[in-house]
Amino acid sequence: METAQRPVATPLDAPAIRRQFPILADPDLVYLDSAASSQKPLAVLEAMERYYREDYANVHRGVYRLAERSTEAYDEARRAVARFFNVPSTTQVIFTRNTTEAIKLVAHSWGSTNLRSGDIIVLSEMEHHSNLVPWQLAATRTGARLEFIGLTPDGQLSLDDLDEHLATGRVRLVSLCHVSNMLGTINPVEEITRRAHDRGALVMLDGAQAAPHLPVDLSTLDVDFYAASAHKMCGPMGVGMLYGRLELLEAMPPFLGGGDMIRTVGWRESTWADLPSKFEAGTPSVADAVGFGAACEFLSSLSMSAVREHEIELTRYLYHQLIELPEVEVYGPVPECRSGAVSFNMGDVHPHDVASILDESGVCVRAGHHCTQPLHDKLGLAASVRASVYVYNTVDDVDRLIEALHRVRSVFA
Ligand code: 7TS
Repeated sequence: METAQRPVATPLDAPAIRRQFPILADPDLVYLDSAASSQKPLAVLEAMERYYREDYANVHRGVYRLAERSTEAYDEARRAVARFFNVPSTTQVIFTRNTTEAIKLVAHSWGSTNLRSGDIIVLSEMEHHSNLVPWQLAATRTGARLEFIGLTPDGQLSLDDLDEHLATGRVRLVSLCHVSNMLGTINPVEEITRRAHDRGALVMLDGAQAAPHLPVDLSTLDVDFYAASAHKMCGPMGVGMLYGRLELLEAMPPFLGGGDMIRTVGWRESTWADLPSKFEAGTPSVADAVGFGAACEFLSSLSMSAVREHEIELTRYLYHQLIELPEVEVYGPVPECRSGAVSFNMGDVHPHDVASILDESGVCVRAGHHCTQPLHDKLGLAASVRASVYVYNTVDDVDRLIEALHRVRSVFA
């Protein structure tokens, strides 16, 4: 069996990066739950504090200089997010609360005007509940049907299933995770998009687990919609983004109605503001958007290619260390085609017990179904443990996890 050598160094100086995260100043903390949410660097915390201390006012309303500065901070945040994803126009970047809301926006707004009885929406068996439940609701509302791409034994999407669904000629949209939060699988989204577009179907990607970890270039990816959450990308909770193709966004009706999203309002009818405001009703979460922009700049300063390379090295080491433990079963593909979220079980020990014992050693992992209940059912699992690495994780963190897992073994021996 191939074993992974302990990496001497990775393409990122993770110990130096770790020092930029105040919460990680505690040397006993081994944070391996970034797939749930990442920690925040000083650059993000300071940008948000500076905004509240120096530039705070409501946006898009005042004619005084402070309100103009606040609006400029919001606009600059959108430009930073657009630069990060290489989106040609900021009108195509809608701020949402998170990935969940971005998917819901499309399922509701695009779905209500484009889905008819008998239409098919294709999802996969590895979707997070966020990319499942909104489509269930849309299907119930419109009479559309959900079909699923199954999995190969090594945790990849079965593209034959995709072709079979597309061959019906009734698929309007394929909505998939770019990277699975449970299996870690990185899906072949270029190939899937090509096949879907050839058959006239649109493609939406849930980028919650991809945007933080891989270079994502939306000017070449050719998808129709893309969603991400700032809080998994070193940014704050409470803000995310939806990218959409311009013609689609322009044709879609608003999602929420209220202030900021209108052009004119009468007693009985209204007209809508231009993009992106049409989809941003009410006072936005400006400080969070500013933090999102700062997080994008922070990640770009590390280089997303280096982030990916660092995670390949750490994940390979983590994966091989895990499979060498006799009772451990690891789910998902081999390290070369996966991200740094690695789910596993340890014999009969309940994942919550594993996580609690790891916590006694300062090791934070997630235990449960990770909002992928149907996937766990499919794999015959009630739950799993998940360790996930990010830019501040070091080879020592992996060693500390493995040491702590040995302790779990001795407790349950
Ligand atoms: N899609 C995927 C693939 C995710 O991993 C998550 C969050 C979401 C959507 C939803 O993101 P949100 O920001 O709208 O909540 N995933 C996880 C997780 O794996 N553990 O906690 C949250």
